[in-house]
Amino acid sequence: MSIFKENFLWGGAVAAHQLEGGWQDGGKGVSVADVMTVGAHGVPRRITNGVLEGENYPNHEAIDFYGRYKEDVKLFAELGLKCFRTSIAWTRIFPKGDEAEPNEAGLQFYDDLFDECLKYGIEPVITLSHFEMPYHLVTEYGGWKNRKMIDFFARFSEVCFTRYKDKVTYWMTFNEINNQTNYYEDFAPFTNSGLKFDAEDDREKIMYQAAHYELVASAKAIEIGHQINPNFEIGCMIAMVPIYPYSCSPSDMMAATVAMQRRYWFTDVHCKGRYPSYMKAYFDRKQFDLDITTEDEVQLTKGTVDYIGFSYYMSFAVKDHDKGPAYDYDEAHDLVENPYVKASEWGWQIDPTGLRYAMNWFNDRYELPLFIVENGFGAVDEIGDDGEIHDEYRIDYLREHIEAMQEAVIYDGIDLMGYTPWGFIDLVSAGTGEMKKRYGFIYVDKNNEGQGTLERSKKDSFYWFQNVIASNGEKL
Ligand code: P53
Repeated sequence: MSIFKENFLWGGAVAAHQLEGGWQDGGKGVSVADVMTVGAHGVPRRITNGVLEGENYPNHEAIDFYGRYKEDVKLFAELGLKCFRTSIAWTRIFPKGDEAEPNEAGLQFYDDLFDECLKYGIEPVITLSHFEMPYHLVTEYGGWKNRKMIDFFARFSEVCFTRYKDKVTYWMTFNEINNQTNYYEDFAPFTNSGLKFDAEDDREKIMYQAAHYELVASAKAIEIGHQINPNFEIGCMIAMVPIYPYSCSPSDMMAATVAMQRRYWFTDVHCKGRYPSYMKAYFDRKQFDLDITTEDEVQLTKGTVDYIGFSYYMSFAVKDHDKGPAYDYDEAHDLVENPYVKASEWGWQIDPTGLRYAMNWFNDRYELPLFIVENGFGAVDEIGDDGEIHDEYRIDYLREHIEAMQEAVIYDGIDLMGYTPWGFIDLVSAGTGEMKKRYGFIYVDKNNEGQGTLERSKKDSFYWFQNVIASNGEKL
């Protein structure tokens, strides 16, 4: 008998804007991803005022999955995927976001894509909002700082749930909703919530307001989804980066505890349907006068999640920074290097045991099924003399993380639904917009400048993962 369940959801994960391309095809509108230029490690992507002439926008073409999905899905079937996690581009369904009627060509595209997956027995796992909202909602409404977003999102969700109710069972509402804890930088608030700031803005308060509206919208969507199909499994999606105390000094421990609260309170609201005491105390102390109504509080209780979807790439560490008993957490400045782990070329600290720790942390607090919907190793791949890519570093990373998952199942009794490694086909990096930060088992011939044939080929990791799936995780 294998360690993982018989129907374990082995899969691969991507997001619409990072692979589809076809940014203006089939009536698609401009999304927030369409106005972000290419960056690099240490060089942030720029957010331009609309689409400007002469800029390099990597998501416009991405890897042209929009045009090539049939051949690609065939490769996914050869890999042996049981499920395929992607997102629905909101801008294909509602190009501007505030229309009364959806765009039929966009709806048809996902019908065709899901049919193609189901033909091979691959189950679609769908994120409704993965860093991709209509840009029009940013320019006209200010993004998620506006309460009107709740209804726009609820309408979008209802249209998707109704249309795909017989094709899709597993859903998630907002991708990595807690990434915006890093509101000091422009990237996360913009990609999560369509937020742009003026110099005098209180970024933190605006972020909390936007996150609140998103949590209400998520709860509303979950309530609607369960009415449309009671068999739907609808989860949240949390960027899980556990934060360790730098040392065993009591004040480092307390700093890490508060840092975890500030990064993961979102999960409390998603799972328990209410704000935790520590956030209420924080909002009071900061005198944030947030728009949280009694109706919102009722709505939150009606749309708790069925499972916890989360990404896991790395862990962080934090030191007490002499902020007194508040231990307030500043994600842009308080993190320190962990001397016990190594980091990737992009500075992401590699820590398989952190995955088991994170699974226990979720399980202790919520006792809900867990679904690891992203994990992977972003690296530069070189084509060898034999014309192949021998990515044993990627295989090593994934093997160690799957072993940690197995330990969590065996020793900690954790209910794990599935595992979908991130970017199993090379795609545009979210954080940097690069192509050369690759996660794939399938190589895509394209470089940072946008040149290449877009041809697909298999790396060593393809054959390795094929075997992992076929043996239900026994052959690593
Ligand atoms: P890239 C930061 C921290 C953890 C996960 O990221 C993150 C980010 C944002 O960069 O994003 C998730 O492409 C996200 C995916 C993304 C993937 O991780 O920056 O859900 O869209 O591509 C990897 O290397």
